[in-house]
Amino acid sequence: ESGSYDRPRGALIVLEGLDRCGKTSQSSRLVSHLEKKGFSVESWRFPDRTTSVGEMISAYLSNKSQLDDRTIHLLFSANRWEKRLLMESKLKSGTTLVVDRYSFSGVAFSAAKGLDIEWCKAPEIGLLAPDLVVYLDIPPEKAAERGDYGHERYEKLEFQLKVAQYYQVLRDESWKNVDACLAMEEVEKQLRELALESPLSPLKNLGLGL
Ligand code: DGP
Ligand code: NA
Ligand code: NA
Repeated sequence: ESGSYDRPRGALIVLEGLDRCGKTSQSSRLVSHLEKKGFSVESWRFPDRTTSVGEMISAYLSNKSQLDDRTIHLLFSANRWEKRLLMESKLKSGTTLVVDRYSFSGVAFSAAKGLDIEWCKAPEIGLLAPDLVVYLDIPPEKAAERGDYGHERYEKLEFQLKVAQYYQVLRDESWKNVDACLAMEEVEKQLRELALESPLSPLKNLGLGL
């Protein structure tokens, strides 16, 4: 019996947050949990540093190359676009994707440099809209205390404070907040609940409201 959908599809679950908020380990914990529950699920992340565009991004982040702010913005976006078709086919074939960073990072990090936010949104329009966005909420000062930031370009308190402000501008009532200062197990539990509760409507594209 089919329900309200032609056929089942996977969910697009996006985790967002500042550097050092714990996204990466929480996303792999969530994926293992969903696997154990019998879901077809994959762990994805952006930037995907394995493609040739991704290699350019990686060189930029590690300060091995210099790029104009708008140029790198478009490369981050291109890195999501080059995965769009695969993303759509995975979702349609029933695989859930847990994605560590997406368009919201794209806009928040570039707007934090002073680029116009609407300009930053434009290249993201038409990428797939997530079914669930979870924001792992941590005060920038707390994130900075979590072991030293690496040596990557954006890992500086002053900059992360601005990124946090832009995430607040971008978020809407559909976003779910999880307090990333809670114990790891508690964050994990809340994420599981949100992921399992999240309703699936037909696939949509990101619009101007993002
Ligand atoms: P990560 O691999 O999640 O640690 O991300 C690397 C860094 O790049 C991190 O500081 C966040 C930043 N970042 C991620 N996506 C984007 C994007 O689309 N645009 C910009 N400007 N920065 C991004
Ligand atoms: Na990082
Ligand atoms: Na929004």
